[in-house]
Amino acid sequence: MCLCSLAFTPLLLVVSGIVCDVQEVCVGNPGIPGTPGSHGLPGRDGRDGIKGDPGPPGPMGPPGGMPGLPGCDGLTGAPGVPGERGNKGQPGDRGPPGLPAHLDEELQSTLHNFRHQILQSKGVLSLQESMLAVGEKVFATNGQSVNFDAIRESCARAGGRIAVPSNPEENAAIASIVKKHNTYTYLGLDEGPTPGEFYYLDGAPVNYTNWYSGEPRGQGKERCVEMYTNGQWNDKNCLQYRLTICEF
Ligand code: MAN
Ligand code: CA
Repeated sequence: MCLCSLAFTPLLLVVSGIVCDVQEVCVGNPGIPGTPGSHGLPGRDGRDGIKGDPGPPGPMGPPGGMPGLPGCDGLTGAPGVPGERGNKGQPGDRGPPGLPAHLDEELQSTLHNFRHQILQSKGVLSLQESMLAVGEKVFATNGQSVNFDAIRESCARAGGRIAVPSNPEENAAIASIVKKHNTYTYLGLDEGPTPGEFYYLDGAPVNYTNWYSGEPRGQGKERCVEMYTNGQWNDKNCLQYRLTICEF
């Protein structure tokens, strides 16, 4: 009796001590595992790992170390105050010659418009009796009564001066405004260092007067000049309320 089964390998096998015929493979009971082999030699080192994160900053060093490098520049500061105005530059080159005025159509049209607008304004103001044109001068009032300094200021603000007549015609024009408002006005005169001598406000001596009989009699105590409703003058202190009349 044989424990081998048929196999294709034509080898002689020994299983569990039984020798089988070339044409047979035997199936025996598995044997006891052998003792484990001894450990192999250590393997080679692996490749380097990836770089780690930076560590936390170290503690502050002891005092007395070297100063560190200078830091970065700070932010740009606010602009400083403007500098003083520079000197005036040299005049530029002379421009090309222009047209003669009478051939310059744009200039002629501008002048025409100016004339027209001035005519319109004068027409309206005259009709309203808001202005009185005498020779080169125009007199006007705002109807307000204030002291001498305040009259000077409001006339200057308006681009004119406190009215002062330099001839009988101008005197009559101012007097007509005084009469209409039934309020005396101050004139653009003041007294000089010599009592009774009056000057225009630019310092020139008067060349026309229309004193009321007996005036000026203030003897240096009345340094302003008022005009009565009849157009005659009286020297007077400067603090009364008088009609504002300006000349332009
Ligand atoms: C008042 C003032 C004077 C003026 C006399 C005239 O005293 O108005 O300026 O000279 O009157 O009597
Ligand atoms: Ca007087």
